[in-house]
Amino acid sequence: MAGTATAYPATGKGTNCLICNTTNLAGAVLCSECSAPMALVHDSLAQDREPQIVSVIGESNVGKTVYLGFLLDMLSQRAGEFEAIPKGAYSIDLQQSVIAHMARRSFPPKTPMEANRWYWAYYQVRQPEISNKWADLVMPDMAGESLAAEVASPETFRVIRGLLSQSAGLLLLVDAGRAANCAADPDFFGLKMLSYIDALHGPGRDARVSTPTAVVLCKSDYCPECFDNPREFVSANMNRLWNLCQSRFDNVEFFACSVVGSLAYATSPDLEYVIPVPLHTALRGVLEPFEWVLSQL
Ligand SMILES: Nc1nc2c(ncn2[C@@H]2O[C@H](COP(=O)(O)OP(=O)(O)OP(=O)(O)O)[C@@H](O)[C@H]2O)c(=O)[nH]1
Ligand SMILES: [Mg+2]
Ligand SMILES: [Zn+2]
Repeated sequence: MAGTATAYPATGKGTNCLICNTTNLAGAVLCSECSAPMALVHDSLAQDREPQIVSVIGESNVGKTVYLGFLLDMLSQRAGEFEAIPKGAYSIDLQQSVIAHMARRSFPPKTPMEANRWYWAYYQVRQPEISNKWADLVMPDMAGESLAAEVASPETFRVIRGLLSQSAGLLLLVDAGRAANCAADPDFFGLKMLSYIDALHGPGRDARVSTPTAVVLCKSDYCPECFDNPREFVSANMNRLWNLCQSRFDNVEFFACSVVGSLAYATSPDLEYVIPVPLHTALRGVLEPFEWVLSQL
């Protein structure tokens, strides 16, 4: 977690934040302006390579934390012939939390809105089979409600604006289960998110957004037909989002993903709602969108 990032000894010189460029006192753990961990800066200086930000975005409850946790864990287990090295112990906290929860047959908790409580991962990644070039990736686990607040009222969350304007790659997660049930909100949220990103790249500009953007249909276990043709699913069930992708985004690809094999539902006399219980993990389509984004960087 950001709050557990290493404190660095004061050297008398300030350090510029990687995300918002504010100068912070040497020794600061979090940026005073945007709450990004200052360890990112120190780790990237040690690396001597420009880090690239890959952002996982989407509305609250879409599955960002679960997705990112499993993705990082797959990378560190060398899935897809990836070699991945976490830079700093703080980079491991998210995957550890997700794996620990799922092992206890529960989903991880909702991400808090406050940026100083988010998990950040800084990973060095390469696929030696394809290229020996390393990519240094910064991947924060943002809260859906904070993203919604920033999109509704830009500049509310400077850290989000900083992250999205600098992102080299985007993974937009959308809830396929709800879209398949004719809910319009996943379509509207995706539309808002991408129009925010379009505007960030320069309002009124004619050029289209070139940032590689993977649209990931989460919870596709609810509608397995997504795996056959995610592109067709988005064009049929999330037509507003599809149209914006076609007219403003130059480099978009569509994917389906699911992390659970089977779910049970539980409640208790003192609860007014039902909780989904993941009976077993079955990862499908987690690596593919990431692999595609990486190949486009
Ligand atoms: N069926 C199914 N449910 C899933 C899957 N992934 C996530 N979920 C459900 O979605 C819920 C939310 O997942 P999170 O990863 O916490 O969602 P989030 O996008 O991080 O939400 P915020 O932290 O509020 O932004 C989980 O508690 C599960 O109930 C999946 O692959 N299949
Ligand atoms: Mg979350
Ligand atoms: Zn900052």
